[in-house]
Amino acid sequence: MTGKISPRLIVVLGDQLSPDLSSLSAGDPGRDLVLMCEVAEETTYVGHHKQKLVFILSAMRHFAEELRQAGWAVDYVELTDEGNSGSFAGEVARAGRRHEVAGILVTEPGEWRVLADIEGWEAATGLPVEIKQDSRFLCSRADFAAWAMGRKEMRMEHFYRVMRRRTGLLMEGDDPAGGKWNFDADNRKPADRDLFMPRPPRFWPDGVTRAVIDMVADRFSEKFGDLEGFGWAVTRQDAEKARDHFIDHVLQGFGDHQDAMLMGEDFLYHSLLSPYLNTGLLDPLDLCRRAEEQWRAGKAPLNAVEGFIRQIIGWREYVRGVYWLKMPDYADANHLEATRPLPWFYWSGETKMACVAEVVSQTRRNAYAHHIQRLMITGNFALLAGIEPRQVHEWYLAVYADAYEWVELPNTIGMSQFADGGILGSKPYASSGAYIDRMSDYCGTCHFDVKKRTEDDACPFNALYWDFIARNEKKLGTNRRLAFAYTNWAKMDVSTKEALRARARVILDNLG
Ligand code: FAD
Ligand code: DLZ
Ligand code: SF4
Repeated sequence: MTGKISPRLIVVLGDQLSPDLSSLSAGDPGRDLVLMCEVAEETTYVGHHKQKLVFILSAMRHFAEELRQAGWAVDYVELTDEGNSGSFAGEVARAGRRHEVAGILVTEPGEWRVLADIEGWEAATGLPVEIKQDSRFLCSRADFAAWAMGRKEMRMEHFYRVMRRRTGLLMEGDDPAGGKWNFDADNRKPADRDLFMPRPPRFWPDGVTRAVIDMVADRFSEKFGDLEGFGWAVTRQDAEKARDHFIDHVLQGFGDHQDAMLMGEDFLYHSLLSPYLNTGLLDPLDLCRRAEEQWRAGKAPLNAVEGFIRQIIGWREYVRGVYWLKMPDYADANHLEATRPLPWFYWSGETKMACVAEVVSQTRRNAYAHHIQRLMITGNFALLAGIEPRQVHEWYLAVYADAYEWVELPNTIGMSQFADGGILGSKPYASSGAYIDRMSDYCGTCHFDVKKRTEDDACPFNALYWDFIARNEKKLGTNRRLAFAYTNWAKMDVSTKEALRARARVILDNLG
C-alpha cells in the first residue's frame, strides 16, 4: 500500500537565507514544508538598531518569496500575526499542530542560545528533530576543534594558512601567491580625501520593505538608530549588485586604506558586505573567488585582494571557531575585571570626543561602522575606561546590521576587550590618541588636544591609556607585545605618572 509521505517541517532562521542551505538541500520541495517566523524573542533579546530589524525581517520576507518561486511551500509567520507565540519553540510547536508533519529539519543556528532552544524542540513537539551542519562556513565546528586541539595557543595567522591551502585561494602550488601569506605591511596608510572616493550603492525600499519600516517605526520607536535613508539590499539580487560594485570599483583600494578614518566618510574602501554574508544572501567562498579573479586578471593589487580574503576565510571563520569552542563560558569572560557601566554617550553620541561622537553618530545613521572604528575608537575607549565586557558586547550586538553573537562576541570579548585573557589574540588593542591622530583626521576638529596628556583639555585617550597600562600591570606586564609600553611607563618620573593617573580619575569619574 502506498500513501502520501508526511512532510517534514524545514525551519529556516533569519540568518539562513541561502537557497543551498543544508536543511533545504536535504529536503524535497515536492514533499516538505518550510517554516519561517518573525518572533518577539529574536527581535528583543537585545535592543537591535531599527535598521537591523528592518534589514533582517524584510530580507526574510523576500527570501520566503524566493523559496515560493523555487517551488517550496512556505508557512511564514509575521511578527504582528494573531496568535504569534513570540518564540521559535512556540512557533515550531504551533506549526506542528497546523500541519501534519513527520519531523523537523533545521540547519545549526549561529548562536549558542538558539542551539540550546532547538535542542528542546523534540521534547516540546514530540517530533524528531534533525540538525544539519551549516555548510556555508568553510570550516566546520568539528574541524576547528580538531585544529585547535593540543595547541598551546590559537592564532588566526596559523589557521588562515590552513584555510588558504584548503580552499586553494591565492595559492601557487603549495606556496602563497606573491611569496608571502600576508601583505598587511602595505596596508596601513591613512586616507587622503579623494574626490573619486567610491560611494556604496543604496537600494530604495520596495513595498515589502516599506511595510516593515512602518511596523518597526511603530513597534520599536524607542530603539536606537535612524530609519530614514534605509538603503540596505534585502534581496539576493541586490546584494549581488552590492558585491559587484565592491569587486569592480572598491576592492582595489581596500588594502591601502583598511585602517583609515575620515570625518564624514562613513565607508571609505570597505565592502559593507557583512550583513549579506552573515544572513546568507552572499556566499563567502564565491565572494573570495571573485576577488581572487580580479587579482589574476590584473585588475586589483595582491595586497588588497589578500587582505580582503584574509578577513573572510581567516578572521571570519576563526572567530566562529573560537565562539563554538569556548561557549557558553566565553560570554562571561572578564580577564581584566572591568566593572564600569557603559557610558550613556554610546547611545546618545553626546560627548566632546570628536572620534567617539563621529563613530556613534555614523552607527546611528547607518547601523554600520568599519572595523577600525569599532576596534580603535569605541572598543579602545571601553577597554581603556574599564567598561564591563558584557555591556560592551550587548552594545555591539545591538547596533550593527551585521551583528550575530557568533561573530560579534569573539570580536568584542576577545579581540577588542581582551576579556578572554588572550585566547583569540595575543594583545589588547589599546592605544592613546596618537594612533587615532595618525590614522584619521578626527583630532583636528576635536574639543580636546591630542598632543596634551594631563591638562583639562588633554585628549582623554592619552591619560586613560597610561592608566590602563598601570592598573593592569599584574596581568599584562609580562605580555611581550606590550613590552615597549611597560618600559616607557617604568621610565616615567613619579610626578608624571601621578598626573596622568589623576587626569584619568577625573575622566572616569565624569563618564556619565
Ligand atoms: P570589510 O572591511 O569590507 O571586510 C570584508 C569582510 O571580512 C567583512 O564583510 C566580514 O565578513 C569579514 N571580516 C572582516 N573583519 C572581520 C572580523 N574581525 N571578524 C569577522 N569577520 C570579519 N563583524 C560582523 O560581521 N558582525 C559583528 O557583529 C561584528 N562585530 C564586531 C565587533 C567589534 C568590537 C569588532 C572590533 C569587530 C566586529 N566585527 C563584526 C568585525 C568587522 O568589524 C566587520 O566584519 C566589518 O566591519 C564589516 O564591514 P565590511 O563588510 O565593510 O567589512
Ligand atoms: C536577528 C533576528 C531578528 C531580529 N529577528 C528574527 C526573527 O524574527 N526570526 C528569525 O528567524 N530570526 C531573526 N533574527 C535572526 C536570529 O536571531 C538568528 O537566526 C539567530 O540568532 C541564530 O543566529
Ligand atoms: Fe579622539 Fe582624542 Fe583625537 Fe579628540 S583628540 S578626536 S578624543 S583621539
